[in-house]
Parts: sequence; C-alpha cells; structure tokens
Amino acid sequence: MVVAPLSRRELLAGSAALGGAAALAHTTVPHGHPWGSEASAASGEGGNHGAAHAGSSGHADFRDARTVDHARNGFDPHEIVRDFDWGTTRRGTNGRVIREWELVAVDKEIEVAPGVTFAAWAYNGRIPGPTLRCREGERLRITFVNGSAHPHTIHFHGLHTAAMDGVPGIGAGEIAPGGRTVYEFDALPAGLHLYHCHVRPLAEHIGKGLYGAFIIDPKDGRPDADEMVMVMNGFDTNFDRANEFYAANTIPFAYMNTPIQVKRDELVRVYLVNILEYDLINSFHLHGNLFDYYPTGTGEKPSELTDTVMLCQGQRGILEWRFPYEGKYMFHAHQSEFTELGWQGFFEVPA
Ligand SMILES: [Cu+2]
Repeated sequence: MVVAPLSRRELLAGSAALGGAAALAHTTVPHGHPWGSEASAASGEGGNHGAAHAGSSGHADFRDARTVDHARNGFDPHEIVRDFDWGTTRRGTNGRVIREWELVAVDKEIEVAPGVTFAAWAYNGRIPGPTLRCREGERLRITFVNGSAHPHTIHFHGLHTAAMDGVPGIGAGEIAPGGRTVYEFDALPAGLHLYHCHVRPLAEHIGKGLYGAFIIDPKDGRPDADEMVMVMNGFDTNFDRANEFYAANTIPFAYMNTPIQVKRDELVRVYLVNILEYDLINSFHLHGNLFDYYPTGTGEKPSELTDTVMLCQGQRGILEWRFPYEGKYMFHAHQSEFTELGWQGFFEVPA
C-alpha cells in the first residue's frame, strides 16, 4: 500500500486531499479533546466530528466512537495494566529460587487504532511484552526464541555480565530467525527495569514493539497496593520517523473509553516505563492528586511529591498515591500533542 508522506502535525491540522491509508488514519485521529473544541476549529472542518464532541461529554475518543478490536489483537490494555508474569520457579541444588520465562519474538499485525493496522514485532504476541516480575536475589533464566523473520535480541536493564547483555557482537549476539538463546543472571538490584531488543536500526526494533517492563521486588516486598504497569509508547504508522499515535500500554484512549477502576483510600502503585521512540521525552500527569515518585524504584524514600514527571526513553519510576475522593480523574502525558493523539485515560473511584 502506498502511504502519503503525511506528518503527524498535518494529521492534527486536518487535510482533505489525502487518499488511501493516510485518509483512513485521518478519520481515526481524534479532533476532539476533553477540554473543549479548539481542535475542531483548528481542523477547519467545523463541527463535523460526530461523537468526539457530542454534548461536550468530557470524553476524548476516535471519530464515531470506534474502538480497537482487542480480541483480534490478542491482548487488551485493561488486562495488561494489572498483568504481572512471575514465570515458573524451581529450587536449585543450593535451595536458591531459579525463575524462568520463555519469550518468543513474532511478526504480527496489530490494530493500533480503529482501522489502522501496524506491522509490529512483539514478544509473545503482545505490546508491551509480558511484565516480567521476580524477587531480588533470585536466579533468572529467560529463554529467547526468535520466531520473527528478522534478527533480534533481548537486552535487559539491570546488573549482569557482558555476555548476557543482549547486544550485537557480544555473547550470543544477534539471534537469527529460527534461533534461540538463554539469558541468565541474578535479579539485581531491586527496582523497576525494562527489556527491549537491541538490534540496529534500534529505533525500528524498538518502535515496532519489542519491549516490556521488568520488575525486581525488594527481598521484603513493598506495602500492599493496587498495582499497575504502564509502558508509555507510540506508533509511527506512516514511517516518517514521527508517531501518529501515543498511549500507555499501546492502545490510544483505551483507558478513556473504559476507565481504570480503583478503590477510594486504597494505595495505588504504578510502575511507569517510558519506551517511546522518535520523541525525546514523555511524561505522566495525574489530575486531582499528587503522587510519591521513586525514580527507577531503587530507593526507599520518594524523591518528590508531585503531579507530573517527565522521562526520557528508557527512564522509569514507581508512583504511589491514594484517592481520598470519589469521581473520575484524568491521567495523561503533559505534552498536549501526545494527549490529543491518544495518551490519556481516567481512573474512576466509585463512591
Ligand atoms: Cu529486534
């Protein structure tokens, strides 16, 4: 399919003369946002935006309120947000826990916005890949199987030997299509880390979806909380090295369409990772509240009580707070462009 050279700013501004996939993308890009109708005026299409502006309902969405078919994708951001993969464990001869996972890289078409499919590369068929979770001091074994038509690796953040670093030319290096390797190291240090493919061109191998969160719990654990993982990402659907869509956990507006339910006064803990390609920074902003922020999750004391953090690619941190009042509270990137192209959602606190 021939794709018109359409920039995301042109997408935002609106353009009637485009054909093919670009026009399809255009119809799905939101022209409304929760705060008013400025975007409508900017688009030059008057009030012709249907559901996006209907009744100023406080809802941002795709045109005609269409949604992505999560079942067809094989994953749902509402499940991913609370899905932690503890793998399987057994005891080594010295009694130490050995924790194991298998990650398979696949080429897979994913509907990243209603009617917009993207030729993704994905670990275990989902973006982000599984949120790998373990305890400090365990021995970890990750079997990597390359079921993709391209060479890939898994590069983990954290402490390990050079041979286990998952980069080209060192240790097993690039894993060819059909190949496999085992990455093995100790779970150190406790904190919030991540993993991603490290094959060149790096922007393509990350931008196509090969990444996930990697959590090492402290030996004594953390206080009980309603825990979630949010991997901030985006998709360059017209290959101009700029993103057309932004999200936490892949699908734009997913948590606007269906807010994340949380309990009043309960501790909420969000493991936040930024893996966004093509943009220098990303951010997380919470409405009606402030959170304790633990950079990289490695310290016992928060660095800050705030309502906004910014992260460059690969940066991550743990956020903790409680909602003292009922209601719907927005969270989103505080770059307005990212917000309007999908990276926003709601927490809903029932009475
Ligand atoms: Cu790769």
